[in-house]
Amino acid sequence: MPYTPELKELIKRVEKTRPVRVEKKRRGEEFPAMSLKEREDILKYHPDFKEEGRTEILVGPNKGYRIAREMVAILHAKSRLDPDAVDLSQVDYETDVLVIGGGGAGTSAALLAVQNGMKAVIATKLRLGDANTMMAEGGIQAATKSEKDSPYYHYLDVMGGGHFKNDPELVETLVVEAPKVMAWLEKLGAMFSKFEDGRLKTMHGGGTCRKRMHYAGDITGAEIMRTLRDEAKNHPDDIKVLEFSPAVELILNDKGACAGAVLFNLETEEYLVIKAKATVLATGGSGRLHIQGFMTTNHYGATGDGLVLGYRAGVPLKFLHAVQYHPTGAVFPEQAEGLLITEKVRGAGANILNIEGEQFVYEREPRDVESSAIIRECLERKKGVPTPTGKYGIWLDSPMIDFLKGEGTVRKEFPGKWILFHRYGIDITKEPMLIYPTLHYQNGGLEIKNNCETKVPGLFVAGEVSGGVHGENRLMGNSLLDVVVFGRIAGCSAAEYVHNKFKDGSLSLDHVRRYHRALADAHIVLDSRVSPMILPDYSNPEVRKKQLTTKYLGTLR
Ligand code: MEZ
Repeated sequence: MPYTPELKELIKRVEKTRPVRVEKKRRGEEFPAMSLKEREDILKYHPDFKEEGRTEILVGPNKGYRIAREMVAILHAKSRLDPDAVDLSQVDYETDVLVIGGGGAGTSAALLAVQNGMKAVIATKLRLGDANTMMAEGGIQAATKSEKDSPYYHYLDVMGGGHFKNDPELVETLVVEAPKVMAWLEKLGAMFSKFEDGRLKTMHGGGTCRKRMHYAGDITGAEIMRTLRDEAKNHPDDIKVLEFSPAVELILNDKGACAGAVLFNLETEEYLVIKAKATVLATGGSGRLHIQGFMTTNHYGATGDGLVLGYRAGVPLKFLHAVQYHPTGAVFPEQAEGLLITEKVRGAGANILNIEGEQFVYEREPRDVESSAIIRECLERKKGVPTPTGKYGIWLDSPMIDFLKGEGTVRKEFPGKWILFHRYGIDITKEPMLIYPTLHYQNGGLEIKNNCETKVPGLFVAGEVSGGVHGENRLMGNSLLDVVVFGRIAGCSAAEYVHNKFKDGSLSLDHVRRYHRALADAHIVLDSRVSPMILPDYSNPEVRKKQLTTKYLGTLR
């Protein structure tokens, strides 16, 4: 749907202030960035700081920890499995390394496990590559330009972005490995945007002091995922991929080590037992929990399953109280609601403007600060732009980019977004986009050590489902980096574990029985909920009332 006549009228205010704003940018005059104090103050508008949005976890290693209600709901639910009904002596698959999750972290882990002499199985909920990695747009950070940058500056940026709460060792690993990861991806065939002389193009991102954001147009994640997936498919004898087969529970053995998982085949509805010497959990994020009703950039399967599986097995959670809302999710047209509009648009110079066409925040504040400023502008100052669906939005002035960087830049640098909006009759080279913060990233997750091992022997965790690297707030471009850096490490560590530490044992789901007992002891009302959720349920509530199977198992039997 193109802009309505009312919105077109409001766009005139943006057009009126644009020439002065463009001139200022050309002179290098920026809207003042906030002081540390101002940043701290404005965070009270951030959804994480809404006390009523949180509740306490009542069971498990993080008893007493307050996190989003929607996350607690999946932790306070029964397993999809009745442990007594599963016959663990009937093993359907056996492998060295089981990788749960077919995104960037999982696929990197499988590749490195194989490189270290392992046979691997990737079990993935949807198709290989259907993951948040695929959806990431704007870039991957790495200090590859040694004349101006170094892992040292990258380290400081990551720590600053995370409010200096990050796990310093994980951050050191992230930034030191970054240039190696870029070289690896290029060697595998990833095509990043380059200058004519072959140098990699880089840009600024929010909270970065150097231009170290490498990108492939505005489809960087898709390009990285394409590369990793192609490479995985180049090893058909060593990597078996089980698609449409999410894990519903980890299996431990009598020695307390992780020994595989129970998978659920979405097509045949069979539960399958897979035995593995080591397991890598790389299930990604949880945007589809729609915390506080927020729309999301995440892929359809991002329902936080790994958090549930790891937590029931005894792995503590870290930084899960901090959730990232990307400042610029599309809020118009309705069909695109929640979709990511890359931060690179702001990196290229587009201002953030209220209904009057006035800039009210520097466009490259860290994400939590930027989102808070947008929420305040709409909800408190009442200067948001009303949308036809009853929401509020803020203008992201994309046409500025062509004025600043030359005609054709928007189409060349943002082909994905240009095509998307063009489909709805909006030309983003001429009209601004309407945005509002959208649920984007799970800053925290399962606790890991530097080599991705967890408290449970034989269980390794990598990517968005882990917590600690980004502290309380991740900067742009560090998630694509994180998945590849820690995915690779998890694959190596799993192989090393199999070579040197693995001991066979009898398979057990006793941890699930114990968790069920803990739920009962905590007097949690065990209604119809089961977890992991697997897929979000967008059915109409009236229809749902009559779907008897949903009483117990969501949309799945
Ligand atoms: O790292 C991200 O979240 C990212 C690259 C997003 C974006 O704005 O493009």
